[in-house]
Amino acid sequence: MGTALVYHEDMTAARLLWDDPECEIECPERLTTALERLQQRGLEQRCLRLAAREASEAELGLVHSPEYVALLQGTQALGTGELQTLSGQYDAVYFHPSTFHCARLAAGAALQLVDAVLAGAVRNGLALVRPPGHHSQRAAANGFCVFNNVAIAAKHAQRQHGLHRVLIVDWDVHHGQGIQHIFEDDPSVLYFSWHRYEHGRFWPYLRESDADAVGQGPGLGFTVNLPWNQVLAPHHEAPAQSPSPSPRSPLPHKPRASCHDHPQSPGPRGGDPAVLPGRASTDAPWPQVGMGNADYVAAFLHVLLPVAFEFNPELVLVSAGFDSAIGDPEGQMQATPECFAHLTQLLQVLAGGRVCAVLEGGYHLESLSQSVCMMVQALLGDPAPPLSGPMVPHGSALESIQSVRVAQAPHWVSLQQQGVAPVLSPSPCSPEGRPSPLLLPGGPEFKAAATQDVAALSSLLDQLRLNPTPPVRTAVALTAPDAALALPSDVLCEEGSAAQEETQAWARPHEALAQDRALTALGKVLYLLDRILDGQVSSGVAVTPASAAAATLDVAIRCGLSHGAQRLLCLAVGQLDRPPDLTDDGFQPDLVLVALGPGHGLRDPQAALLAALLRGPAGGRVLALVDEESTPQLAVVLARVLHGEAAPNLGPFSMASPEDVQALMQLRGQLEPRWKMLQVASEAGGPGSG
Ligand code: X5A
Ligand code: ZN
Repeated sequence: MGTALVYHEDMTAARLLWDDPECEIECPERLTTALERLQQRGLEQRCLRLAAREASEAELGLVHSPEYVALLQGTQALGTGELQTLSGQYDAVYFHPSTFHCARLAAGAALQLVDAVLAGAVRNGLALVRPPGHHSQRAAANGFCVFNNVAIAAKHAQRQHGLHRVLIVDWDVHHGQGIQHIFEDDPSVLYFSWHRYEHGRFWPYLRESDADAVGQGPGLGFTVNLPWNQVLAPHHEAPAQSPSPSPRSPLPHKPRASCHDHPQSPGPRGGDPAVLPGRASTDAPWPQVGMGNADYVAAFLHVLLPVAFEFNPELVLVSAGFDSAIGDPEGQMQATPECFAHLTQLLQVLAGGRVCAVLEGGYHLESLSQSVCMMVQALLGDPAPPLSGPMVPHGSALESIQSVRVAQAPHWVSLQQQGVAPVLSPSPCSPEGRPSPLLLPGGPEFKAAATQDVAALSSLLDQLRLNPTPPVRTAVALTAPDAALALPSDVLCEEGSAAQEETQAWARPHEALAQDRALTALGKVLYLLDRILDGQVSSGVAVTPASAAAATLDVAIRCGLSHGAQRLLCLAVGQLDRPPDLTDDGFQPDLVLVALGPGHGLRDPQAALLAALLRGPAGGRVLALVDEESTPQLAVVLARVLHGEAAPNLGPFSMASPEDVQALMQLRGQLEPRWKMLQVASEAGGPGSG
């Protein structure tokens, strides 16, 4: 099942006819540039193209008053002066004679997308539209928005398709107060929005955008607001002279996270200078500002996903504004375009992968276009390029995350369960992103461009444009022959095996690998591993005999590290001895090994979720080892998910046992000082962090 791209050229017709610095950024080129990039990358051609239709009056009436729709209809005949006068009655809005037509197409495009997904014609899709919608209200245009495209689509999904639970994820940098108001007392629509807030000093300056606005009446807990408060540097000093380019400089100059106050602290690699990255000499010498990749991913992991799994949506609508990306004049944020591939990938673990994205804001044409490409790539099932840069959330982001979790905890058990591990004293931070031969796109320019520096930004975006992710065809090699029948046709069924001498050499130290059967399986594992590290295939699945599971994993780890992986994330479930030389290393790995050993006890949907989540950290390079006593279906399920298909829905939320919660809390407590992405509270001491 594919990905729909809904568009209509007519939506480029509306444009600003007079001088208005606030509104001029919402221009037709937003759509044309994004579409051009999609075509240049061959992404548009891989989608099911749908021409947008106009929403009917009745459909607009799902959200808007008849009088408001009639007023808009009347604007088609107005002259420029009259349009300007009418526009002045709203906040940050301009009308054009074609606005009514465009806005009906924008709403219609969202409806068509929902229809295509819910009819099963496609798995997911994106509607490229303007005007945007999330600020518009029942009887008012606002913030460039005329009709509330996503709100209309949500109501339509309920009325026409009988859905009971719709999740709206609004990652635009502005608060979609229009959507919030429409659904604030409605428990059937969960609205999540993060937004630049600055304690109320950022547009639209509303008290109800704060974290303590959680919905009303039966809708209590179904509005989730995550305000970003510290977006601009407290004091914006002029940049000092360029720091000297020192490849041995162990840690960045950015005074953002407390761990940077301890440049001597060894990283998780034990401070070995050979594995610490050389910092790019172009690193910003002034305080880094704006939320970035780490903040966005942390928000998803610690706020959105726990709540969303508990809500168990049947459909995910995304208010996909890209003014939250680097370079955008409105947002001033730092998240790079690849981040949106990761966010999209994370959303696809919900609702059986039924994700409908509708464009909202996004005003830096190149950043917008790249981010749109990344999202479409992820919707198509391609692996996401690894995120670079330090995965350390800002202190202010952690404060925000903490305050939403506190505000929402009364309404969501999953937030109560996770609790807040005690925050320990300052400690070494997770490894810097570093260039790796395996990672593309990557390299020092990437981190350099994580500043608002214009030259660095355009170099980052050029790099993405000129060196897109190599077309590694996602392929899965499978060693269980009988399961092959159930695989998608473009999944590779690998018959190959590593050379016998090589296999024997790796097996020698392990008694468990002496048997022929174990040796044969190992040969296939080693072959798959090499193909993954060579970039010939993206991921692989192999079945291992129960008695050899632990030894095979041990060899796979050693072999992976000796054949080019610098960092390896290993996830072992079931009865598997932990190899002795394995440290807790692993963020930003370039290979993921997941071993489901004897007695792993995972059901297919759980294993699928695990595999889907593990596609993120290493650019999709995952090798899964599955115990032979698992259901034959399990290997197929893993292969499908690693190939880019959606993980099956987990089903209704069930609480973890108290023992499991206890064990998790304890582990988090141990790991949190070292792995900053686990933090859910600011070290400075937010509410409840003591
Ligand atoms: C959809 C969107 C922003 C309006 C900003 C007004 N609207 N200053 O991004
Ligand atoms: Zn916006």
